[in-house]
Amino acid sequence: MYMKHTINGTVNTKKIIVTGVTGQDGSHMVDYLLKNVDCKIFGSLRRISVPNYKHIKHLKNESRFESIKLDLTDSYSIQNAIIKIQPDYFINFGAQSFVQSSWDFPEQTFQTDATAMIHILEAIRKFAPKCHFYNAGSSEEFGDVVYSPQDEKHPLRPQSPYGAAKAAARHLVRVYKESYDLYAIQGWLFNHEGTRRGYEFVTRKISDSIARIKKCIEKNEDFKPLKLGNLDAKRDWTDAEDFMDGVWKMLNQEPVDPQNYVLASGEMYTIREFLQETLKYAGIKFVVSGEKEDEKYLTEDGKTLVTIDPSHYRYAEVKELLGDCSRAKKELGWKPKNSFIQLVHKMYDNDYAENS
Ligand code: NDP
Ligand code: GDR
Repeated sequence: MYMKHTINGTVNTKKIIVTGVTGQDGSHMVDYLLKNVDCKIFGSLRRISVPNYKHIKHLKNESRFESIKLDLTDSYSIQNAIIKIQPDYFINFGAQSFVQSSWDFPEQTFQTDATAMIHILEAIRKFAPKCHFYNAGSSEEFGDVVYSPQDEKHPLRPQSPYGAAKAAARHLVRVYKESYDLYAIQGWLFNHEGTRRGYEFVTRKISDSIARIKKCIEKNEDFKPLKLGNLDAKRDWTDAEDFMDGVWKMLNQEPVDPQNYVLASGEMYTIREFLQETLKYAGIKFVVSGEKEDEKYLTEDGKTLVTIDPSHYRYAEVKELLGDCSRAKKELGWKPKNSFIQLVHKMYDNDYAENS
């Protein structure tokens, strides 16, 4: 149950704007806040043709959650929300978050992930200067890494328009914090996954496709192989739900010279390892043949499970990312709860249940 915050005996319900609530992190953050904080949440939605409210439909009757209209590419909608709500916190999980698409939509990515910081921070400094602001930073800002594991001092060497936009956002957040004495931070988040992960990201693509293939095998039906890109890339994956507490702790640092922290698992695996662990857990016996673009996964009776599709290769690949979250552990008292294996199994179990 959540705690009532009181100041001199008066209940102090926090007003919190959360963007990106239809996505993975925004929706987990709403659930975390409702459980742990005395608050009223204003979750932002933008206009799209077909609503995608899967991750927030359980909030339909939640009186402490209200949806607001806000598009990060529309400065008026941001300003109007901040003037009207006078938020105590603004948690920005809204973004064009798919690295691959940032080469297709570089300008839209920059507007959403970088320019929007100016709109938010200008509105905060003018109309709600006490508001605590968090922007979701990314390990993609480190990009072409020069040492491992990466900590808060690692240089920013982004490799994609997405990474460059997040790095630009980082500088803007720092400049506004220092110029106007705002509580404005951008902690680095390494990859985090789970049952609300978008289907285009590699972990969800694997868990969902292998669950679908498993069902076909059980029913003795034909199936389409899963097509993947670079299996050699290495990532540091955490359960997304584990990050919410870390972000909230970052937003409530005392004394108030807020710092940016790295949140990560501290373990690194290849995409191949994620794939093979999923296949093993699904109980699908496989044979591997070929190398590089010819690498293939087959069932014991010769049906193709997985192939390589070079169209998923990136113009510039971030080869490896491994986070050092020792500062967050020491100073925030935060650490991840679930292991890599638990995460793989949880995602597969969920997708096996969802695939009919
Ligand atoms: P998702 O892609 O799951 O969610 C993104 C959210 O942003 C969606 O709710 C989407 O709304 C919203 N959004 C997109 N464009 C706009 C816009 N113009 N105005 C308002 N809202 C918009 O991302 P995640 O939850 O995974 O990530 C959350 C944040 O954390 C992002 O900033 C991401 O870059 C960052 N991050 C994520 C990591 C991860 O591993 N998940 C790691 C590091 C950083 P709609 O449904 O309408 O499209
Ligand atoms: P990433 O996540 O780019 O790390 O960004 P993604 O899951 O898209 O890619 C991870 C790695 O897997 C390789 N890969 C494939 N990726 C996808 N999407 N599809 C494939 O078929 C495939 N095959 C191999 C990629 O090349 C890459 O190396 C995520 C996002 O959540 C960002 O918003 C966030 O900032 C970073 O994590 C940290």
